[in-house]
Amino acid sequence: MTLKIHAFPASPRGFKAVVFANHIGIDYEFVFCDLTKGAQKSPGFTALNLNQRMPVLEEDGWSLWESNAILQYLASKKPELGLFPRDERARADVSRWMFWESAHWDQACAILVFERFVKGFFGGGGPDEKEVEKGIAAFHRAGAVLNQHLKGRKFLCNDTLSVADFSVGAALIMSDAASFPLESYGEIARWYGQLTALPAWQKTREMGQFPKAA
Ligand SMILES: N[C@@H](CCC(=O)N[C@@H](CS)C(=O)NCC(=O)O)C(=O)O
Repeated sequence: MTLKIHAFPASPRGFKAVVFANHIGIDYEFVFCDLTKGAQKSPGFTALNLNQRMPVLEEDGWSLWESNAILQYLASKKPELGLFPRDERARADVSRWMFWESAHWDQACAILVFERFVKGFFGGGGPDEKEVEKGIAAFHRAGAVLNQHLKGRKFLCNDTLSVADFSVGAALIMSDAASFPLESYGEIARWYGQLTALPAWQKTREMGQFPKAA
């Protein structure tokens, strides 16, 4: 049985899958999906994910896309780690934050990442200030919730690290490149510091350097 993870780990959604696989210590083959070369549009990749987006997990002729679904699937392979708890309410809490990540946090962060980093990187011109304004407002709307929630909690779902922390934390790898307005969010900084201290986080950051623009 071979498990493959197709990802571009410099991007938060790709990073998320790879850092989690590295953290749980699962055996997998890393397949670099080079977004800078359009690898996601190749016929082989399209057969795995019609959306032509990474990350994708491939196992025995089966493919799974959507980063949060990948994280939950990986977590379910190592139930003894307790990262995706079995207790129904604890599990629902973890899922809740992963849905929130997909619907609100990822969306807010993505606007700033696109305007302040991706456009320039791919030669798509400078940031559109109206979009940046929209991104900053969306970031604060979600960021204030996250910061408030983290008060008095070590991790997102209380005192135990869970798959939700990886899901929500991944976007922050772009905080410098996209100048996320994090100044007033001390709880987010404290919580994120615990993630960046994980050996898997550091290892995956090394795998996920953005190639230099040509
Ligand atoms: N909701 C999806 C989003 C995946 C996604 O948008 N991936 C982007 C990476 S930033 C991608 O592969 N984009 C390639 C493209 O749009 O051509 C997930 O979390 O997996």
